[in-house]
Amino acid sequence: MTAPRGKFISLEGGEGAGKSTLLAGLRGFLENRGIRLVQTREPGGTPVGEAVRAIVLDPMMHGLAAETELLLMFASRAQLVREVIEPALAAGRWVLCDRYVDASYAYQGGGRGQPLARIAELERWVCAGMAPDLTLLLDLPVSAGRARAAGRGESDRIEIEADAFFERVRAGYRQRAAGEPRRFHVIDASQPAAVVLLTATQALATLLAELPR
Ligand code: Z5A
Repeated sequence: MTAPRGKFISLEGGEGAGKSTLLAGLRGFLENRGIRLVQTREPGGTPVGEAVRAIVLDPMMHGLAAETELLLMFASRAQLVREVIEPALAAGRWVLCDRYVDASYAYQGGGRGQPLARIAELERWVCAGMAPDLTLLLDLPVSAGRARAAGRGESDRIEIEADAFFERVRAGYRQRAAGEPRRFHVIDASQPAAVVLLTATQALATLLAELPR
């Protein structure tokens, strides 16, 4: 008997919104329920993707064109979908992904002003229908996220952008959430981490109800 297909959950949000913190909590919550899962991230998650990540986050790469940045995000994604996400879901594993395609709409679309129609074209080609079952968007004022992230040492190539860039990113995420209210669950990330985790686990109820008993 083949295992039922796994569920695909992505986490999104601006800098310092608490994705890594929430991922650790969610992972424990799901594993305690006997769910086998794969945790991964974008850009990255495969040897090719991690090499792409090193390029796009390297502060020395200041000449990177917005178009190049967009294509590199999708190059990493193409590899992740084929090497990790699709095989895991087919084997019945759940996938928890720290950012996915919505980040390209928010950062390269909202932040860098790349045409959304072009991003949608790339999504159709690269993701080929591989969409999350649930996307948890951690929404936080830009200043609060940046304050949390401060003190982690040197900023990467994207973190050095001005507040206005991150305001556009936040607006881009909210626009995505408004456009797909069934897939997105927006969480007020200014709440304590324990409340954020509880809210996220409640958002999983529908997916958990589909598990065989
Ligand atoms: N990017 C892109 O441009 N296009 C794309 O298509 C994709 C990505 C896929 C990847 O960075 C970069 O790539 C990202 C977007 C771009 N650039 N930026 N900026 P990333 O995702 O690896 O890293 P990040 O966005 O910079 O995440 P982060 O700063 O590491 O934040 P986080 O994981 O969301 O937060 P955290 O590490 O869990 O928490 C930050 C701090 O806050 C930490 O000290 C926590 O203890 C604390 N924290 C967490 N939750 C709370 C609560 N609830 N209350 C108080 N304090 C908290």
